[in-house]
Amino acid sequence: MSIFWKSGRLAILASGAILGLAVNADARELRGWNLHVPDYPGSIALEEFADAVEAGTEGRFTGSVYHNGQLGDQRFAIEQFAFDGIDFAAFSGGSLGDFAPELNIVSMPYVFQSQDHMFKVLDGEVGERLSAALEPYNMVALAWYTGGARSFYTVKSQVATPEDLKGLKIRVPDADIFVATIEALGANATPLAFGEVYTSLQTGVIDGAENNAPSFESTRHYEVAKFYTLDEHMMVPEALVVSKTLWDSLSPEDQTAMRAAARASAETQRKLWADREATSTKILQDAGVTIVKLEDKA
Ligand code: BDP
Repeated sequence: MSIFWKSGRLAILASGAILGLAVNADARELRGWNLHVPDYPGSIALEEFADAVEAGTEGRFTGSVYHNGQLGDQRFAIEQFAFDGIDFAAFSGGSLGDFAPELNIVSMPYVFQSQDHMFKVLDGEVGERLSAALEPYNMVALAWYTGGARSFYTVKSQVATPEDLKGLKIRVPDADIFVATIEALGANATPLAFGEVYTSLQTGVIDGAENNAPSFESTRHYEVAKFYTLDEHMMVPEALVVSKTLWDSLSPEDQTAMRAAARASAETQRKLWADREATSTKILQDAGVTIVKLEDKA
């Protein structure tokens, strides 16, 4: 009898262990694309998203964020969604606009008066419509990060007016809205991948580039370009997207958990952004960058 019970308990334990293994083996690991360094606001927020998804789905999904563009440049990563090569990411509205042109609306120069204005637009019906426009590219936008405002930085001299941009080769991300905007302002737009900008500034392939202070600082471009003019020509939001294939496969409960994780992640990103803008600006100043705020935006 006791032997019977003993082996009975053993059998139960064994199947419990097998069950435990089965739960882990079933957990799906999601691959997250990220362009930036690990301590960047969006990077921390994406990690938080992955953790919250794991907690919210009781471990059915886990997530890994690949920083520094390890999974490829932005255009390539957007294309990967069609093949479910990447499951989640924070993409620039400007880069997404080359695929879904509706996204260009929120990247147009001077379209927003402030970040709050931008959040108000994106957190409502417009954000949902933009998400719908991404569906053909196998993406669902669950929340929106801020990308701050983009401004010009140059190697040789300060840009104070559109006249000063004439003849300058300015690097832009590889997407039409950036090329068109910078050309309209009078410069020669040179599309280049994010990771190629430093050496291009250094070797004189380009005369300058344009970005928000956190990106200007985190890439250390300020070591080469010492003139920064805050003209804030574009306030480009970033979409926290997940694969539509993945989204459609989720139970309603897991969808709710994932959406909540995305919203919380966006809140974190927006808060961290404000801090990082201040820290980055201080680093730029300490490194001797001349920062000029353009008062006359007209
Ligand atoms: C950063 C954006 C990123 C852009 C990058 C760039 O976060 O999405 O692709 O600028 O200039 O600020 O390429």
